[in-house]
Amino acid sequence: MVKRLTGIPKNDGFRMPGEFEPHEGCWMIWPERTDNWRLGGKPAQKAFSEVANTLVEYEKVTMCVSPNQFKNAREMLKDQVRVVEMSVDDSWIRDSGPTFVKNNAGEVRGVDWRFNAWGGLADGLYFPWDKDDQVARKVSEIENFDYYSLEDFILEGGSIHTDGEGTVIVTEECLLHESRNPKLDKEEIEAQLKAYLGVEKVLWIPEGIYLDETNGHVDNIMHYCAPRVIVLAWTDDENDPQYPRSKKAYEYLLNETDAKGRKLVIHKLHIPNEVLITKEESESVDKIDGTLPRQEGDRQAASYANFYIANGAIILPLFNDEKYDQNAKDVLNEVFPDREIRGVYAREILLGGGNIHCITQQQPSEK
Ligand code: KQY
Repeated sequence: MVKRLTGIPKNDGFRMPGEFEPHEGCWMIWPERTDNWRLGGKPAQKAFSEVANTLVEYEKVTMCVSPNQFKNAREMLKDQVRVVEMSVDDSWIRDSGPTFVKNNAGEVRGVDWRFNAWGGLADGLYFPWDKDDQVARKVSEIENFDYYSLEDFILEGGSIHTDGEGTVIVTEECLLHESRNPKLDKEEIEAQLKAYLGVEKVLWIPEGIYLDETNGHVDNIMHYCAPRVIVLAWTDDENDPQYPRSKKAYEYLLNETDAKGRKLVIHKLHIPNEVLITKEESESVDKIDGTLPRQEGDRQAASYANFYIANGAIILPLFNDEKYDQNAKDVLNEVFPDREIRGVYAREILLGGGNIHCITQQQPSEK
């Protein structure tokens, strides 16, 4: 029987592993809401299929799909991808799914944070979000994992990056945003992170990527690649609004140490040239009250740091950028010499407000 636990993961000897540690597999959710995904979700479904079909060459993939789309998804996905039916509000399992924690014996449990669609009634991106708030429990039930359930602490998986060795990195922009946990101060938020992720030290980057609709999720501006090793979204253009954000993050991280007292090694990962929504793209999204509108000319929060680390591969978002796609591949080839760099053209995912890391959730191996 799956148990809803009332204890604290850290006290029970559980910690969140680094994404670069071995996985049992990966979870995804099929996109279909027409007020977020253009043309009834068809281009996004193709992009999500490419991510899943690439990823399944390296590890198990489970795609959660609504009953309406089950047959279509089953048709578009390779046979090796497991397809399970699940009702959801949208397809960002990094944020709505469980954070998995593990103990030294290899036992895995879920952490079920509260989810409010990136800001609830104050600043949320759609309404309602009650089905998304149940995703973590549903995944834990399917996997037969006991799970810790927080009554009133809002957190998204895309707003945390851990090294699996006692450090978590977050942004102040997101975790201190008034739409998340306004009754808690910084110290109290740190205490929750330490307790539920099994970490000792929280590093606070000031801001994330310019115009990121998640209020600056850390997973769009940086990625932990190994203990001590980070890639950071960067721009050399001092006139770009991203420049001061990345510079502050770089200087902060350069002067910090992790939980074990080690200096960090930071690789700069240049962002692509501006990605703007076209007229056609804007017009092909359903306009619904309560959902963030997609306007022609809006700049998208495009970043190569939003990749997924799979067993043996990196699944990297590409934007058909003549200069910076190749640069991102080169940097990641150097940082991950033992993993294949597999690029997927990700504009359609970006147009929905996130990228490959945001639509995937790794499940650690039980070894
Ligand atoms: O980037 C993410 N982690 C989620 C983005 C959500 C966008 C909803 N439109």
